[in-house]
Amino acid sequence: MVPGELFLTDWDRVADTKRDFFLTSVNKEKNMTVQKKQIILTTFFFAALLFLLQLFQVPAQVESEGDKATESKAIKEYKNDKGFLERDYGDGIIMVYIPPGKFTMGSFTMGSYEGINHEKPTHDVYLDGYWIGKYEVTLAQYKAFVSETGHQALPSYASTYSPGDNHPVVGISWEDAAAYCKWLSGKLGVRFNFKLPTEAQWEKAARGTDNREYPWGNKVPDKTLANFASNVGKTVPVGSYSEGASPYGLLDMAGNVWEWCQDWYDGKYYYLAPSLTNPSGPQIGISRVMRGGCWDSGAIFLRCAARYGITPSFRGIIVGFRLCQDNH
Ligand SMILES: [Ca+2]
Repeated sequence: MVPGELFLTDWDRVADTKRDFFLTSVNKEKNMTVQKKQIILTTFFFAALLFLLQLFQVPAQVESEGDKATESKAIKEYKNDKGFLERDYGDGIIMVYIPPGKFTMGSFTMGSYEGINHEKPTHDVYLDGYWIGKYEVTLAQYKAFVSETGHQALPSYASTYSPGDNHPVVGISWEDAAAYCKWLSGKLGVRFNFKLPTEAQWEKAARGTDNREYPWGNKVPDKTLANFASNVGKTVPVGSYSEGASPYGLLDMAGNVWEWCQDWYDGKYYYLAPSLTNPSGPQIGISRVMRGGCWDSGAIFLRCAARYGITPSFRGIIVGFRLCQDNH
């Protein structure tokens, strides 16, 4: 070892240490730069992903609206063949979600029945989202209510015109129908009580938003579309006319049995039009609205806009009902 070698060697070590430190610093800088880039890229990736997810969530707004009313007792929830949410509560009780929005209520073509233009004027009505029965309430469903509560039994003639459990119940008054709704709400423990549809809820569910004349469109009724004009001579099992479905997939909105609505009937109500948002009918009255015509009705009563008023205590062979729930 020559003198100074140690010095040179130490100096080199010092230099190496500085160089290593420098290189380490440079590498750290490089690593930090790479990490920053990775963070920025990752952030961009998730931001883009969130944006795309939001885009795909837009069509599901109807579903989200319906989900506000999550029902612990709803056995199944799915979309029907028309693309609308349905909830199956079992025992044939199926509710269809009608999305919020406007529709035009009233008749474009008729309105002079019995000298009263009670289907005019047409007027735009806004309704919040709601649920309405896919089928008319059946004999079996109503008999369960009578059996459990001791409510007044059906008149004997009812079985002649609705001879099977899956036929719509007849021989019930408006009060009977309202009592059934109250009982069923408690039995199923639903978040939003069952009730009769308002006249506006019934009409929108029947015709949708395209001003059609009948639930299936503008084609004149025939035997393949509805049970009417005594073609059968009595009721038929609910849901027998799939071709006659409404835009939301409801069945027998036209024909089979007339259906009690919540509202009092007033032939001048459309002229007064006190509310164009969630109208609930007159405050008082002597008749309740019924809609849709029945197995014995002429085609004129099967129109979505056709209205009729009858005393709420009436029991007969032509009137039944369907369930409804507000979604709030
Ligand atoms: Ca009906």
